[in-house]
Amino acid sequence: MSGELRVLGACPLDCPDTCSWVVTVQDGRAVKMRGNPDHPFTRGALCVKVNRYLEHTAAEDRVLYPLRRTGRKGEGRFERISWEEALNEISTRLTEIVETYGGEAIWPYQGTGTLGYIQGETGEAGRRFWNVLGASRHDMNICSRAGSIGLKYTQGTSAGMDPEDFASARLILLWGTNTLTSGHHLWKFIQEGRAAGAHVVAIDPIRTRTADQADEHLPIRPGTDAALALGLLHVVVSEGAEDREYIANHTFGWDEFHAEILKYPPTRVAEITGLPEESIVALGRRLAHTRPTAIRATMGLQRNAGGGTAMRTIACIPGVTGDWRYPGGGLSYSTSAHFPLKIDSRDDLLPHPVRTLTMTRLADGLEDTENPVKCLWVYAANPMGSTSDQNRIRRGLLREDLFTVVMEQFPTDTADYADIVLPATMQIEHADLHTGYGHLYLTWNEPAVEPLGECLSTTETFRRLARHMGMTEPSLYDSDLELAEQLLSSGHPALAGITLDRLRKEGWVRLNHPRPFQPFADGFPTPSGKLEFASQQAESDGLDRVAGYVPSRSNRQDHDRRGGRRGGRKPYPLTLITPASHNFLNTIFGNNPELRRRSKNPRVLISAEDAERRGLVDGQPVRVFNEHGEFQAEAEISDRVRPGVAACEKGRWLKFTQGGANPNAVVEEGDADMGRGPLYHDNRIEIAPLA
Ligand SMILES: Nc1nc2c(c(=O)[nH]1)N[C@H]1C(S)=C(S)[C@@H](COP(=O)(O)OP(=O)(O)OC[C@H]3O[C@@H](n4cnc5c(=O)[nH]c(N)nc54)[C@H](O)[C@@H]3O)O[C@H]1N2
Ligand SMILES: Nc1nc2c(c(=O)[nH]1)N[C@H]1C(S)=C(S)[C@@H](COP(=O)(O)OP(=O)(O)OC[C@H]3O[C@@H](n4cnc5c(=O)[nH]c(N)nc54)[C@H](O)[C@@H]3O)O[C@H]1N2
Ligand code: SF4
Ligand SMILES: [Mo]
Repeated sequence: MSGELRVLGACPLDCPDTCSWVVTVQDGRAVKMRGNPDHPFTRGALCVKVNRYLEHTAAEDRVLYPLRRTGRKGEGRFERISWEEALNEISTRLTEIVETYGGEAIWPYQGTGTLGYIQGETGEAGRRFWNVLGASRHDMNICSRAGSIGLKYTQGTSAGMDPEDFASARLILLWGTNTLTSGHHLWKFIQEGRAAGAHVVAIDPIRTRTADQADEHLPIRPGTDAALALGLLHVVVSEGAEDREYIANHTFGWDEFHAEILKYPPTRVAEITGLPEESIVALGRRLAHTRPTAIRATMGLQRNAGGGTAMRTIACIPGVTGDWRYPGGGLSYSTSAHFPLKIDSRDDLLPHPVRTLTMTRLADGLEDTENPVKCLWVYAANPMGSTSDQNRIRRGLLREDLFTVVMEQFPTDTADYADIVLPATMQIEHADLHTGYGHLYLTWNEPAVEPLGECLSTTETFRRLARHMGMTEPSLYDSDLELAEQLLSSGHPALAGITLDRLRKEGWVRLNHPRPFQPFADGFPTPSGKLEFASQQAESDGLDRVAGYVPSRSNRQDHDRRGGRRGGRKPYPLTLITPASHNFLNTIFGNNPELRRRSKNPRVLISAEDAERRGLVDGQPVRVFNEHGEFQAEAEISDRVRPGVAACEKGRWLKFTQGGANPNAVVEEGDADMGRGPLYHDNRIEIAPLA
């Protein structure tokens, strides 16, 4: 066919798999997108969401031109303006704000819409520009921070196993992770292990589609995972199956941790976790006698007030069993930290030291009157839909004195509050470099087509704005390809031989790690060089010295409740979990007609026992509420959730949802035990019929 081109790209979404894709371009138009069959991890498949990416790119509601607000904040009424007008207005307002309040009055609120290192997430896009202005720093802790910190205490890094090595495991624990929904390509490797005899256990308060497919499901009470880890180790130790040689030579703090384990006999753990004692003992025995055991524990596990500690303690398991010795043994959370890219955000450009604002504390930040935020600059984020304490965020965004700029592809609930909306390119329209958090491949995304309308990439938007504001710092004008070269220039052996040319030609390249990959064969990057059951660092950070169990907020409230009312107020009775939805990616695709149709109305899962107590019938419209707010859903009476637990998926757009709210209306803006991580799965609520 004449004029047909095949362009290699990468899925930019916040998903562990970072699929490699092939876009077919005819006469300058993208006509087909398929998973790249040559990619060893993703092997040609995308997912139900991204199968619609081309359709999404061409969607009618795409933002194609700069917009200026004409209606009231939140109404979503805008007029089209030129880029020149937009840049004029923005530079005037930014200059005024910096002169009157200082650069720190600007909050560059960057989200996870793309994980690209050039256009998004951890990349340079914007950071150098904000440094020149002296804007506040933005701590992007919304997703995985608590768990990463917990892992660092034990292993020295959040990186662990190569997920491909799950094929060699003989016991696989899927712990607080919904593989078939939130990163399904790992499943093939799990199935390979299974074909060779591996037993697969899902540990999840919800019987998810992943739990359905596992050999065994432990419906644990939310936020009690560290207690389960200690209970399983209690059984391992009782069986005399701890790996004494490994413990002696490769771990630190065993005596103290051993004493902690002994406090958690299965009977006590059954009480804490709500699991039958027999199940705990049976799994403990399996763990004691099955090598290698691979643990996949992801972000779902750490979205509660004990979540960092849970990861820290679960990571102790392979230290006791010695699993890190064996290919296919150990733990996998995120592979991000295996990618040694060189990030140079040029902090030397800052005119003065600046404060850091915390992504999980947007509502607080917008309420601060002492050091007020005067400009909120939102890019690749949709906080109205994705962030805790929706009602307070809305109040913040309604502030008349707040200048809000939103760089977006779509008219999101957040964009409705913008003073200026800037049209953003989508992945087939810009270049980017990607790592992955569920595998070890670097992937290059070559632009396949010209941007629609007047959309600009993030980097190009900041280059134009810098020029418009007369900034002279040369590094603000580095091209996307120059930025990519810089990222690849760390000189780390894992990148040896991986050049931009090669990436552009081949699409993806595996890091130079052996296969199988035993990341801690030469020791752990902790202060002692060993796996640390006890951590000096944790102690000096004000945490327990020894890994243990910290109950989630919901569990603490349960304990408080048993002991009487808390501050005279009865806590709300049910714990709400708000996990990943199958058809949306956070709030991305929340406006896609077909995916919305498939997702039907929002549903809140509730056990028959809890439904009966409230007189609820299946399918009944209900309100889910607590002191922070409420959202509406249909009750789904289901044995997928245990009594005491309710669940409703994240990701709905408020404007398409009955009642104009999603589960984040009842999520408190509180902190996990580490890194101020969010509490998405740790909120008490009540459910009642909708009047
Ligand atoms: N389809 C789809 N895929 C996605 C996303 C999406 O929105 N949709 N989001 C992406 C993003 S941003 C991320 S961070 C990842 C997240 O992916 P996951 O880590 O899988 O995160 P969640 O879906 O939040 O939670 C996973 C499971 O943990 C369970 N869980 C909740 N609390 C607890 C607990 O206390 N203990 C235990 N044992 N389990 C618990 C939940 O019931 C849920 O089934 O997925 C990514 N992939
Ligand atoms: N209740 C509940 N809430 C949650 C979670 C939960 O488990 N429960 N999970 C949390 C997690 S894990 C995460 S990571 C956060 C995510 O929260 P956010 O970071 O706010 O991500 P999204 O809601 O996906 O919004 C991303 C936006 O970026 C836009 N976008 C995509 N690509 C680009 C680009 O290249 N340029 C620009 N300018 N824009 C782009 C998309 O159109 C989309 O509107 O949500 C959190 N929210
Ligand atoms: S969302 Fe995940 S599974 Fe789907 S295409 Fe992107 S990387 Fe692949
Ligand atoms: Mo995330």
